[in-house]
Amino acid sequence: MIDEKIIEEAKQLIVQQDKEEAAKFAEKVIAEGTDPLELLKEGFIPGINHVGDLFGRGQLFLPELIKAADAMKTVTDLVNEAIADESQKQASPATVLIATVKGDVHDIGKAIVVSLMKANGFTVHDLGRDVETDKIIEEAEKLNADIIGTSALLTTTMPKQKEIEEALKSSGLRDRFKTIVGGAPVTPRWAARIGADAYAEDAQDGVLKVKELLMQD
Ligand code: B1M
Repeated sequence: MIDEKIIEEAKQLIVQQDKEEAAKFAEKVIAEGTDPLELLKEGFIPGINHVGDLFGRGQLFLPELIKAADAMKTVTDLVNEAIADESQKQASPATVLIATVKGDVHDIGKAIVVSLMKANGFTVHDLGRDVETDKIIEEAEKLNADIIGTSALLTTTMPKQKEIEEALKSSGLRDRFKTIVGGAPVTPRWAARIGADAYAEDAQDGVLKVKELLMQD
C-alpha cells in the first residue's frame, strides 16, 4: 500500500501540469521503494483522469490538457523504465503487435501496456499511434504475430477496432490472429459486439488476457 500523501502529491502534480516536479517526484519515490506501477495506478492515472474530466466539463482547455499530457508522458516513461529494470524476463515465443488505431493519437496508456507485456517476456511490436487498419494487418502478417492488440481512446475511433475485425474476416485471416482491445471508452460489451477475442481494462489485465488467449491454442 502506498502512503496517501504520495498518492495525493502524484495526482496534484499532473493536475498542476508540472512536468519537472512530477518527474523529480516520481524518480524520488521510486528510488525510495514505492512500487512504480502502484504509483502510476493510484496517483498519476487518477491525476490525468481528473484533468480529462475538467477538460470534458470545459473547466480546463486544450493547452492545459497538452501540458498535463506531457507531464503524464514523462512520468509514464520513468515508470516504464523502472518496470523494465525490475522485469524477470523469461523467453516467450509469443508475439504481440500493438497499435493505437487510425485517427487517434492517445498513446500514454498503450505505452504502459507495451512495457508491462515486455516485462512479462512477450515480444512486442509497437506500431505507434494513428495507425491504418491495413498497416496493422500487413505488419501482423509480416511478423507472424500471435496477437493483435489495439487501443482506442475516442468514441469516434472505436469503430476502427471493428474495422480491423471485419478486415481480418474479409481477408480470410481472422483465425490466424487473436485480437485484444482496450482504451478508456472500450468495454467488454464492445469487444464482444465486434467479435474481438478479449477486452483488457488496464495493462495488468492486458497481460493476463494475453496469457489466457495463448492458452487457448
Ligand atoms: Co484526449 N480525449 N483528446 N488528449 N484525452 C480524452 C480521451 C477525453 C475522454 C477527454 C474528455 O473530454 N473528458 C476526450 C474523448 C471524448 C470522447 O471520445 N467521447 C478527448 C478528446 C476530446 C481529445 C481531442 C479531440 C481534444 C481536441 O483536440 N479538442 C484530441 C483528439 C486527438 C486525436 O486523438 N485525434 C485529444 C488530444 C489529447 C492530447 C494529445 C492532448 C492527450 C494525449 C497525449 C498522448 O496520449 N500522447 C490527451 C489526453 C492525455 C487525454 C486524457 C485526459 C487522458 C488519456 C490518458 O493518457 N489516460 C483523456 C481523458 C481520459 O481518458 N480520462 C482524453 C491515462 C492512461 C494511462 O489511460 O489511455 O485509458 P488509458 O489506458 C489505460 C487503459 O485504458 C488500458 O490500459 C491503460 C493503462 O491502464 N488500455 C489498454 C489502453 N489501451 C489498451 C490496449 C490494450 C489493453 C489495455 O490491449 C491492446
